[in-house]
Amino acid sequence: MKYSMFFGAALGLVISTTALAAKWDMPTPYGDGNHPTQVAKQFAEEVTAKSNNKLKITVHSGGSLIKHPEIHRAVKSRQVQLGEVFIGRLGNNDPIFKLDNIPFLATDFDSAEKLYKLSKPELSKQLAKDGLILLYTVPWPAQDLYSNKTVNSLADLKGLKMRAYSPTTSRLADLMGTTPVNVPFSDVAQAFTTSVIDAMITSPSTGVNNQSWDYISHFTTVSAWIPKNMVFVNKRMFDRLDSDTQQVIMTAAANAEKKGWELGKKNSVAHTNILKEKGMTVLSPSSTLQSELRAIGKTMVGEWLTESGDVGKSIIDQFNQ
Ligand code: PCA
Repeated sequence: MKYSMFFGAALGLVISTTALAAKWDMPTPYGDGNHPTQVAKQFAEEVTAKSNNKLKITVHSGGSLIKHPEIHRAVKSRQVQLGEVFIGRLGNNDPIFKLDNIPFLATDFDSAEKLYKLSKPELSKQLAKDGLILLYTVPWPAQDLYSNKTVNSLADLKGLKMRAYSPTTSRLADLMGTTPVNVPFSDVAQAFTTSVIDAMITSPSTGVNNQSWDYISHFTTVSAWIPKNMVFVNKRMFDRLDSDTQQVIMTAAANAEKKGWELGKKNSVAHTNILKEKGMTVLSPSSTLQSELRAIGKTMVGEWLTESGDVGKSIIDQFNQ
């Protein structure tokens, strides 16, 4: 009798906690080897553990639940509660998302952090228009040039097919005298081996994750910009949580952002070294290439200022102070 009462009570407890536990799905675009996904997993684990299992977040990496181009819409329409996106991909939605891919503006981590802080209010504002709350960002290492020959100046790239991963990088490819070709991260290796692209600008991490040494020979450390992924949550879903759980999410997000920025910096060095060890020719940019690229950067900042108006001007003015 006693036993069955105990058992009944225990069962009741299990049922009631299960009923309370919310289950959230978090799609991410990049696979498990990429640091943004590693950060997302730690974030999800922290929320699950610290909310006493009231909220369980499951990360679905590498576009396995929702493909990258659909993640923003899926969170907006509450198909999923939260998700991660490469900021620059949303460039056609609002200029603030383009800022994340403007070359030769913020090329080291200190300036990238400064630019992020200055642009965060506008970034949050634009996300809020879609009912989204920014949780955290994760930077990639600076973007460098992958090619199959030594590039001393832009003339060496003329007419080549250059991978683009955002509206801003398409424009950059144009200004570099190359032809932009949209290729998602997961198709990079195949795009090189089938000559769909001849060159790309991305981080050493993406080269490492795609084993670029198998099909690209040269890596020039142009340090063009430091783009970020961002994680956002649907506000209506967030508002339904009790305030303790909301606080757990915000704390885990702050921890994730800290971890993400540390990893971005660490991988810049570590992954460039791996490319060298694997036999790629790692070169510093010639002064000609540097000045040609800086001139393109100036043009692109100018175009961005025209497009972004007073909001953009205020960000850039403060950034240059
Ligand atoms: N890697 C991602 C985005 C920026 C980066 O370094 C990519 O190439 O898709």
